[in-house]
Amino acid sequence: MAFAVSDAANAGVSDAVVSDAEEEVLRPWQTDRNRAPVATKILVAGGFGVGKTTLVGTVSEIKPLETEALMTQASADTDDITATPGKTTTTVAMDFGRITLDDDLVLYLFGTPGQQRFWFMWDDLARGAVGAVVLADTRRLKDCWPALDYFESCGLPYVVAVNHFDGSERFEPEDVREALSIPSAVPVMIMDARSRIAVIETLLALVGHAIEALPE
Ligand SMILES: Nc1nc2c(ncn2[C@@H]2O[C@H](COP(=O)(O)OP(=O)(O)OP(=O)(O)O)[C@@H](O)[C@H]2O)c(=O)[nH]1
Ligand SMILES: [Mg+2]
Repeated sequence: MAFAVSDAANAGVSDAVVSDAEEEVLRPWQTDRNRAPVATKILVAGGFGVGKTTLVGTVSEIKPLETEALMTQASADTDDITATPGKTTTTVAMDFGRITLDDDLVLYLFGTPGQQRFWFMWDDLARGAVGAVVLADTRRLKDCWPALDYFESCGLPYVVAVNHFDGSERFEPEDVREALSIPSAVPVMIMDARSRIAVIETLLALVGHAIEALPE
């Protein structure tokens, strides 16, 4: 508190003591329920065409910023759309959306581009993020390995969300955990990127997991 600092300074107390004392005293903004919202950055990652843009669009309360480009014959060899034949566009930079959970928790969602040639952007996108949702499609599970590796190596908390596509076989979360060797502390869930409730549940699981992962 400001007065504690100046009182301490007047009394000739050393800086070290002041900062100890400061740690013990809760600041008004820490206890005020009407304080400004806490803004957090969350990444949505996963392989090509797994539903990242769809997820951000499903829950964003602002018109999501999308950087979709039409796919042409030129990318036919690199971008495999056999699992998503209706897909005509692909993200070339990122998706951006916002959702307010509770009164004072605002999540800014950043969807990463799925194709390998755009992965150079991940370091920038990951800076300052509290966690990531790694989307997976059980028909192409290995497509999410690079995202898993990336978040494991940089230590960013993540959850694995299987975006269940109609007509694909349904698996239990524990089967997916085993197939991808996901550590037991990491939440794995089966969801649908087009369902607002399912996406919110996924985001809440991530926020809870990220809080647990914080050092004491
Ligand atoms: N059936 C079904 N289709 C989905 C689902 N989620 C996305 N789609 C469709 O799958 C396609 C891919 O979705 P996108 O959201 O563009 O995927 P993306 O991960 O952003 O793709 P890139 O940015 O190109 O890597 C689109 O045609 C969506 O309509 C889902 O949960 N179920
Ligand atoms: Mg996309």
